[in-house]
Amino acid sequence: MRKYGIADTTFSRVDMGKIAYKIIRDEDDEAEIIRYTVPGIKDLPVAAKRLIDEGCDGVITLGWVGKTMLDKYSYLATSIGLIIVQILTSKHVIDVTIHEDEADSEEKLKEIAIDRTSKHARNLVKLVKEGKNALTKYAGKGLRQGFRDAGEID
Ligand code: RDL
Ligand code: RDL
Ligand code: RDL
Repeated sequence: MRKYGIADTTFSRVDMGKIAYKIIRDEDDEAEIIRYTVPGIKDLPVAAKRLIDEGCDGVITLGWVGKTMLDKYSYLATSIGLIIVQILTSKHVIDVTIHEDEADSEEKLKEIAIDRTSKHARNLVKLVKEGKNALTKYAGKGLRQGFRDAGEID
C-alpha cells in the first residue's frame, strides 16, 4: 500500500494541506495519506522525517515564507534541512514554498499557492508510483509551478 505524507504549517496563509490532500486522493485513490501540521517552516524537516519513519514513500512539504531577510534565512535553513532528510532517507521530499514577495496581491499569492501545490502534489504521486522515469517525458520542457510554463527553447 502506497503511503504519502503531507507536512504543512499554521504560519501559511493558504490551506495548502487541504489542496494537496485532495489532489493526492484524486491521483491515487487507494493510498494512505498522513497529514502533519507544525507551526512554521523550520519545523518541516523533522515533520517530513517522522512521516517517512512512519512508512511514507514520499512527502510533500507546504511552506510559506515571509518578506523579511530573517524569513529568507529561515527558508535557507529549512531547505538545507529538507535536502538532508532526502539524503538520509532516500525518499523524495517535494518542497512547495510560497514566498510572500512573489506577488503584490493576496489574490495572486493564493493563485500561486494553489497552482504550485497542485502541480507538485501530482509530481509527488508520479514519482512515488512510477519511479525514476515518471517525469522524463517532461524533461527540458521548462515546466513551472506557480506560474505559466516557461517552455522549451528551440
Ligand atoms: O520552531 C518554532 C519556529 O521557530 C518555527 O516555526 C519557524 O519556522 C517560524 N518562522 C520564523 O521564525 C521566521 O523567522 C517562520 C518564518 N520566519 C517564515 O517565514 N515562515 C514560517 N515560519 O513558516
Ligand atoms: O521539491 C520541489 C521543488 O522545490 C524543487 O523541484 C525545486 O528545485 C524547484 N526550484 C525552485 O523552487 C526554485 O526556486 C527550482 C529553481 N528555483 C530553479 O532555479 N531551478 C530548478 N528548480 O530546477
Ligand atoms: O521564473 C519565475 C519563477 O519560476 C521563479 O521565481 C522561481 O524561483 C519561483 N519558485 C519558487 O520561488 C519556489 O520556492 C518556484 C518554485 N518554488 C517551484 O517549485 N517551481 C517553480 N518556481 O517553477
